[in-house]
Amino acid sequence: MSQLDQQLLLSRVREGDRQALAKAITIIESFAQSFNISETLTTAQVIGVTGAPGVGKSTTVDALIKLLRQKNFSVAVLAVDPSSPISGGALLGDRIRLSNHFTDPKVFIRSLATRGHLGGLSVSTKAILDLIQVAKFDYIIVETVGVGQSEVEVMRIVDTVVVVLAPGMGDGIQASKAGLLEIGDIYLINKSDRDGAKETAQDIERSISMSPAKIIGEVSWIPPVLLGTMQSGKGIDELMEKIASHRELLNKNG
Ligand SMILES: Nc1nc2c(ncn2[C@@H]2O[C@H](COP(=O)(O)OP(=O)(O)O)[C@@H](O)[C@H]2O)c(=O)[nH]1
Ligand SMILES: [Mg+2]
Repeated sequence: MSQLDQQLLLSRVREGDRQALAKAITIIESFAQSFNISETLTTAQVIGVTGAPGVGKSTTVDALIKLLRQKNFSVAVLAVDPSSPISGGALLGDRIRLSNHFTDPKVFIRSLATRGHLGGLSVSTKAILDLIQVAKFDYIIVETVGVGQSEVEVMRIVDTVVVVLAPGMGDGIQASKAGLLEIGDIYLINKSDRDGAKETAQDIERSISMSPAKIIGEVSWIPPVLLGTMQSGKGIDELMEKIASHRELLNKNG
């Protein structure tokens, strides 16, 4: 794509043309090409949502979208799944779940089927996040399946990482092995309508207390562990409050 075509496409993205945004993302995805963005980017908060398959990440994203839309914020969602040829069905399920928002012009949802190499995925995701910033969204949510190294890498480029866990779906040791306890800014024990949620929360709290504290600027942030039932939206306000507190700290000290 020529420089001129690039700049034309970018100006359409800037004006809020969603088709142009989708096209530009495809270009980054397919050709590992990034755009020359000269402007100062807006300050959308980028929220990462990660965790093992089935814990309720997409349900959490859906609840977050609902809450943010009630406050009239615009939201872009990137569902990153490097192994999507295999789990294509799962992504399709997500699409259906998120479809409540498909007709809302202030919600943009995109799955990335990037089969990038290690490191490559986070590079292209970063380029796509920059592009979404050009489109001036208030919030960007990145959902990844937190099982592989490249997904953990993707979480390093977001502002606030929410790690979702569910009772009976892996304990603190497993989460730690998957690298999830290194990256979480907030832990959400979802499916707290089921047995064992409190125990899972205690287990994670114990693991966090044994990990080095997160330092933001000169302040330490102890990742909160929340209980929630995202299916009914229970706990979503508290989750959003913690996301906001984390951002406030980043803004002051980042
Ligand atoms: N019991 C219960 N089930 C839930 C809750 N949240 C999500 N689920 C269900 O768990 C399954 C997986 O949810 P999904 O959001 O697709 O998980 P993901 O793979 O992590 O994105 C779905 O059948 C959801 O309906 C919850 O709070 N309680
Ligand atoms: Mg999902």
